[in-house]
Amino acid sequence: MPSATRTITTPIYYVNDRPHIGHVYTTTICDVWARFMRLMGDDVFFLTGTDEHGQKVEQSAQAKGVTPQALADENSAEFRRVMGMFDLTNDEFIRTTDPRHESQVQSLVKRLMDSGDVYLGTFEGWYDAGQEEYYTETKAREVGHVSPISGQPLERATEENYYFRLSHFQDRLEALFAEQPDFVCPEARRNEVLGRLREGLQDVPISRTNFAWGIGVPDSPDHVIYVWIDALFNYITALGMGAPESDWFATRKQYWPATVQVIGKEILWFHAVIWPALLMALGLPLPKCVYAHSFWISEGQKMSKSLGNFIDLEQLTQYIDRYGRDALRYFLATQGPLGATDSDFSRSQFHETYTTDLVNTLGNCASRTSAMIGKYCEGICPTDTGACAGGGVEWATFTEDQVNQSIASMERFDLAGSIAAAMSIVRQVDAFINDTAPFKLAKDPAHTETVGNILYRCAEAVRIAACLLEAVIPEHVSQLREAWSLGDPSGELRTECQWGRLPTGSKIDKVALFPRLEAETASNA
Ligand code: ME8
Repeated sequence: MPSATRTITTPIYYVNDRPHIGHVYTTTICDVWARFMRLMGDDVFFLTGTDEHGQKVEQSAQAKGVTPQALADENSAEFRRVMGMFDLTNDEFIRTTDPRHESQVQSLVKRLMDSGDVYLGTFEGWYDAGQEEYYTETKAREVGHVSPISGQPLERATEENYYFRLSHFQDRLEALFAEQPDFVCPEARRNEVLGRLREGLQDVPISRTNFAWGIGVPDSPDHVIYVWIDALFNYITALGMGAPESDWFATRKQYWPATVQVIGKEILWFHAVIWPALLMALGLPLPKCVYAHSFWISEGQKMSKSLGNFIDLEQLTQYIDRYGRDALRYFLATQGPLGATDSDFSRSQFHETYTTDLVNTLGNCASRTSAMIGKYCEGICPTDTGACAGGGVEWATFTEDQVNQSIASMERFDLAGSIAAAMSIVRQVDAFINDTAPFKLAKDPAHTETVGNILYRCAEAVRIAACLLEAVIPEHVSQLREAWSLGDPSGELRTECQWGRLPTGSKIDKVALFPRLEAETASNA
């Protein structure tokens, strides 16, 4: 029986862009978490997809001479292909042009109109055409009336629009932030939101009349629903929450509220303020946590379209071809910008992480251990008689502590912390081999029992570490499972990680997990 349901979401990605490192990053870290929770035995729903409406898509389509739907179809398919390429295990890939989404958005907006949380009014303000976003007076002044994203001047715009009565939710949002300090993570991001929240909330326009590519406002044919409102609703339409009679609702309603909604820091306001207010207005539960990670920069520079230095799919494919998919996952999960600071994606750091952690630590330890079991125990897992083997490590307690830490960190969405706990087990094995020197003891038959004890402990510790790392480097752990006769994951990670479950007498084949590679230079890159 699954012990818990857990839901994780990524932002849904704009189809007017090509997939790049940012999209792969967010989806990969969510995939690591989703796989980990499945290994724990939980019932996980992992949602991603594409955001397909709005003026930008309409304009790109016009420029290309195709319909917006054709452009959306093509680019959404590309995002979906990427999920396959990186073996991302999302349970649903939602598209905002899916009629099942569109009709639910209309009925959710209708509910808001009926309750008075959405009303018709006139608006005049500063508009960032590139971002399709209005700025408050203060923010517009702050940025010198120029879009910080595109560098284009903000436009003064007047519109008759439908508004969402965001101002009504000021107190409730403040209470939310006070009562649920982990609602927005990391803390630096929470403080940013709080600062802006204290400036006071204004109602926000949620419809547009200057283009057509969007979902119509119910009973108001001239208005389309603002792309951000349409997009935010994906998180609940994918669960059928705007259509209680639907199949989606029947089979998925248990997945709301989301456990963690992962986004990049640039879209925090929408997720930390507008989104919970919309849910409050609909009387729906709020997500447990909105996690806003920072950005990858590239070789020390911000990635941008104008600089043309986005790490794109082509480059990511090169990394995969050279180092393998698991190595990319490991790099993203351990070196990525999960906290409040940006991370640099550099070839040299990628290579160094691969070599230090995967080749020299995990790979080396697994191969050393299995090679010695091959040499001194005929490739059969030895017995740990419990007698002292030296080295001074209380393996059962030590690994239990690391397992607890690894699981607790993953629950906090601290991927690097979870992985570090697993890797500390591997490092301990390395030190243990060096301290106890089984390769020396093996020369004297009097030490056969001790050698067996040492090697059992090494293999057992590597097995436990591998179980904890399976969500990050699934292909290699599967290889290890095969070579060491470990069977498939049991779906009870905590039990599987208990000390002593490696059966004596099973076959342990030598493994070579991560090949040593030359550092890339400009000439061989
Ligand atoms: O904003 N580093 O979609 P989008 C890390 N459709 N992650 C990055 C990144 C970087 N340099 N650049 C992008 C949208 N990302 C809306 C979202 S949700 C209801 C609607 C990731 O295609 C990060 O997750 O611009 C960021 O939030 C997302 O891509 C933006 O994707």
